[in-house]
Amino acid sequence: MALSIRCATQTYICRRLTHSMRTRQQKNCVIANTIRCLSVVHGNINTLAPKVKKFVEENAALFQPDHIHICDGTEAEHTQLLSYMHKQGILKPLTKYENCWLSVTDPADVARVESKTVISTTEKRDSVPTPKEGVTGTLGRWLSPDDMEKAYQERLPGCMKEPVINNWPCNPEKTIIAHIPDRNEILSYGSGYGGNSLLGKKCFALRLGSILAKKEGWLAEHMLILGITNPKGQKKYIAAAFPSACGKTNLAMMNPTLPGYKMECVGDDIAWMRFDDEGRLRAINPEAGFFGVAPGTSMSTNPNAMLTIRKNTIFTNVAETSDGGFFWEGLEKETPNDVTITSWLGDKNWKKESGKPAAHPNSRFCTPASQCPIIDPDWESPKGVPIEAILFGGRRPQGVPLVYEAFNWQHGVFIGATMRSEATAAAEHKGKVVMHDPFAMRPFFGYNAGQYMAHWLKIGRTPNAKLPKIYHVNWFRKNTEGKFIWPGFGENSRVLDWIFRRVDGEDCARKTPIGLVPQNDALNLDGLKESVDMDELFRLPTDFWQNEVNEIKTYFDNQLPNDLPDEIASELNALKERVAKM
Ligand code: OXD
Ligand code: MN
Repeated sequence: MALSIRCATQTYICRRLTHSMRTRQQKNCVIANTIRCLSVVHGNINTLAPKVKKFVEENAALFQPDHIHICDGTEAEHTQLLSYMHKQGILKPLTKYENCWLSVTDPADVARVESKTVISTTEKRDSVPTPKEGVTGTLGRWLSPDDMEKAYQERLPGCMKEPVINNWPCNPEKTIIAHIPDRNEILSYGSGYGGNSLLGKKCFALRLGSILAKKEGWLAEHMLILGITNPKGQKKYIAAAFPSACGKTNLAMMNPTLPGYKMECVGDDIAWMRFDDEGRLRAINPEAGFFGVAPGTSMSTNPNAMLTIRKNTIFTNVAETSDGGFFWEGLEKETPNDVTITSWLGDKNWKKESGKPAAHPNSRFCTPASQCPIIDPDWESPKGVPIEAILFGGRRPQGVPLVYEAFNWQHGVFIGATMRSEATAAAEHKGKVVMHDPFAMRPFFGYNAGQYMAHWLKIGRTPNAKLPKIYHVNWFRKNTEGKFIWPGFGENSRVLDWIFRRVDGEDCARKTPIGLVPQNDALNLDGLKESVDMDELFRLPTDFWQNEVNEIKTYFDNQLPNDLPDEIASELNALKERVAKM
């Protein structure tokens, strides 16, 4: 195996410098010997910054790779790496498109493994809230420094010497995705899939990022960023948090059905936000590309994503067509009839009737954001784009209306803290249970979720801040027959139009016990093709909301009995009182 070092600005890897009880002298000697034997096949180790050089030397001594490759980030290197992986059988070209590749992983390595994702700090409470006695905490996992050291010792010495025995190197039994905030360090071992191994994404930009954000007074969030221009040519940006696989990428690249509107995408997954000197909350997308869920993506659901991925894209665990194309559930109408389909599991004559999906439900495309036809002109602006509304949302089949607005920032933080959604395929959860997912960050908190809520409340007290308005949206409410009530996708522009007008100060909302909803007729439904039962979409069933209040109370009592900020507890009481009067 080779040790590759990537020194790009958004990739952040470093490891603790001591790994054993050896004396410094012995250790230096081991390193010196190792370095003499190492073959650096690309780049010059002496040109690295001293800290990086030391990192490489120490870890090369520990991991014992065959070669060291120091990445330079050039196109030539990129091509060379692709061709190397092609020769190794890790990638194969999808010849129907330009520079597109397919990789099929070991079936045991297909999603983020939350059960093996840990934060290691001296004090447990810095990482995770203390649950009620007898209750298992679900807001992150902590590993003691001693256990962390053991985990290192069990896995790292000589780990790059092991032969790769299949086309997908992984070690599911020993997988660990560890974060050591005190050392700004990530250890990802045993998985090559998505968020487990694209370390700049969930590990750095969210988990370590949220810790840096708390220290420095900003926000690192699991949010898309979208620019909205209305028919008058006025532009506003919003950020929106949804749990994984709830349609963030679709919303981020939406084609609005409402005439005269234009949407532009800044990012589809992560937002880093801070106030500028004028008190405006400015957001940047710290990622270079999109790592989107493939199934369900099609020219009818997300044409802009489909146009983005036709070149320079790596697909994982999708199915392949006999004409060299990709296939997944949702592309049936767009796939020629005369092709055969090879499923992600290698069934060469896959048929729908097999009852098994052709593509893994968490199969993905990894594609450059710059190729998106509606990429925002300011998507790489270092000062970021000004955010005027923040949306929280999830998959709520029952009881939760299409949209409601928070009464104020504190109520908005409560709405974020009480987000719930049906589980998805992005992680290892099974079934369609409705899970609590505060701020859509449950798998990504870098520190105690109670302190995270307190940080959001503190952000709301920033002097001279022009605080964005906060909303909750739900595209997924179902009727008694189990059908979605709202058509979603491009029609969601109607909800964004209402939000836009609210942010502009229009008096088009009415008060309900849970928040402000559109006044009758305030949602622009002109030209909506199908008839929508608006009463059902906005109905607030008393028994549902009483139950919701009880569920939230039980959740907080179980998970955050000592860590919940008082303000959030008092928001829950206030909701309870309002619901009691419904
Ligand atoms: C993702 C996720 O991959 O949230 O973005 O799981
Ligand atoms: Mn995500």
